[in-house]
Amino acid sequence: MKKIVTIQDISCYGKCSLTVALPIISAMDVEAAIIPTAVLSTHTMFSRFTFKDLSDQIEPISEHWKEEGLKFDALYTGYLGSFEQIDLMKDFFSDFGKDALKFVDPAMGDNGKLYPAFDEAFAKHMATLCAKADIIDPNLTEACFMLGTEYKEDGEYDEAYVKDILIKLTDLGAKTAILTGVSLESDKLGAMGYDSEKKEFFSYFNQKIPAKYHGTGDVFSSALVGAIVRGKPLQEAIKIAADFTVQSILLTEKDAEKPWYGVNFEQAIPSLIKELDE
Ligand code: PXL
Repeated sequence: MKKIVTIQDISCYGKCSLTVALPIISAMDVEAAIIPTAVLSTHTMFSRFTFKDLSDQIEPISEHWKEEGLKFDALYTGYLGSFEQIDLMKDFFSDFGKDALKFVDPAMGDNGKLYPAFDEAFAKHMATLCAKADIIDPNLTEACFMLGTEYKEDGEYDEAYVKDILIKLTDLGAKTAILTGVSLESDKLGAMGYDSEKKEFFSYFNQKIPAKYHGTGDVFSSALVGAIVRGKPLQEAIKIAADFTVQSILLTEKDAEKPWYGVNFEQAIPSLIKELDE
């Protein structure tokens, strides 16, 4: 059985990070190991959330795993809470990354804004972790903050702007960059990627749903890493992850009074498994 270790916070209420990654990866017939980096009462879109940092557990867990000789097919990092955690992930990549896919979702913001806990210096530091990854999948907001590039709203940019960002992202050091939430036509939304070794661009677009839902980045990344580990070629894996994300959003529309809460990805899992097994 394939095995992914995912390292991100656990928000006890609110659908994101580990409460999303665990069920999705497991449903894809892949074992999910975790290192929780922090415990929050809710995700940070709620006000007055509690936050208990678990950074001091990362090294002891990793030391124990080294003694046990544990190996993973992929290392997948998501939301990280501090500069220190970013540096700990670099050590973790050195210790466990030799034969594993190193996947970084620099979860830090959306819609042109960073999440409340972050600033530009944090984004620049996240870029130093992206440098060590095989694949990164920022959205446009995260990419612009990491690169110090001007953020543009949908409709204000063209393909050349996206390609330029993708090249700059791989110039940071990651082999492949996938930019999520790209919209080049008013009724289409999807992902564009760049493989810096093959010097190849690729893209996949699906229908654009005119509402922004929270937590979709975690849904997309979890399904993407799962599909890659299950042996799907990258472009097929992107299609599977994007279709699953769209399905999750469509199934949330009936329930859409709180777009900042999360999406009903649970109800889209059957369609994910179906597409994965096709
Ligand atoms: O989905 C990203 C995410 C992960 N973890 C926490 C968050 C968010 C987004 O707001 O607040 C704690």
